[in-house]
Amino acid sequence: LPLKNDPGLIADLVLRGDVRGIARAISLVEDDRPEAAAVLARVFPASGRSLVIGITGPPGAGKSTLVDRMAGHLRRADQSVGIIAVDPTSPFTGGAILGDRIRMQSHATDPGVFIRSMATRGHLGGLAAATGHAIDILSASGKDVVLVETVGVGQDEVEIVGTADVSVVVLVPGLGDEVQALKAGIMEIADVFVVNKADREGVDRVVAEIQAMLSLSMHEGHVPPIVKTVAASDQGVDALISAVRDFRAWAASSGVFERKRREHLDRLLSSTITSSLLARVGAALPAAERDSLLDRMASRALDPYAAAALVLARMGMS
Ligand SMILES: Nc1nc2c(ncn2[C@@H]2O[C@H](COP(=O)(O)OP(=O)(O)O)[C@@H](O)[C@H]2O)c(=O)[nH]1
Ligand SMILES: [Mg+2]
Repeated sequence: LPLKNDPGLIADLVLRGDVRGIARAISLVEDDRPEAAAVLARVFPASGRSLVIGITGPPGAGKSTLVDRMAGHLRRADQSVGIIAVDPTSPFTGGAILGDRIRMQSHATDPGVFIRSMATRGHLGGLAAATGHAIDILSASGKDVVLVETVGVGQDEVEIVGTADVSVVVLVPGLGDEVQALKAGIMEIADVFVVNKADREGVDRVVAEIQAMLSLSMHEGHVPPIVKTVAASDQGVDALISAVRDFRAWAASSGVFERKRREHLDRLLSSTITSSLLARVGAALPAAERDSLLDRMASRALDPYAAAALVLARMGMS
């Protein structure tokens, strides 16, 4: 295959919106391949133009179904769509491949929709950085909107949501204590709330809980709207997209959009530095030497700071 890992060729294909090129480029960043840097260098100037929407919430809330519906609505409005699914709760490291594929099947043959699950393990610079690069690749490929589905469970996921321009938090009736549990992490970052499965009992109770919580919090002049949806039967999805667009417009006029993007770049810079350094250390430090350092740490003869200093000194970075 001539495409192989030729960064120039892959980047050109990405910029032309070629599906194979996009897939290969994302694989490179996913696998932390050295060629990823060259691809990013070529495509980055063309990125940053998509509306990036993060969709997060507990497993089973209907996020994939909702993303599928949103993609449908956006396509009917002639918008091209990139979808990234990050689901570490899936038994497959590649996200909820099976479930997501089935639920997003309606777009399988549409060249205006690119769907990708991110592997959730083995990222030196963190999953958030890899996902950030994937978003940039999709944006550079010309997608008008990038939808990023994450499970709202861990720090990684909270960080990923932070890479979106608009964060949508999906809740469902009958969660009970989970609203409470989610509060600590993702509730504060919600720009728009969705109460999905509005066909079920208890919708109004969830709405009331969110409202009660919002009354206690500060949201920088913007009170996140609460949209009820039934993703399964495509209800409320237009209202959701309108709410997202309204937030985007408000964020642009208030300066929040610029600030969010800058914070995102700041985190991306930090995580990219971290991953570059770790990769270099990994390459420069022979396994045997690393083992002997770990042995000395295990016997408490060497503390972590001292061990790190030894490694950095060995690399001429002390
Ligand atoms: N009753 C009902 N079920 C839904 C709705 N939306 C999604 N589901 C179902 O909920 C289950 C989980 O959906 P999925 O999209 O995979 O959730 P995810 O884990 O958040 O991505 C699936 O069986 C869906 O068909 C809804 O609005 N109402
Ligand atoms: Mg899902």
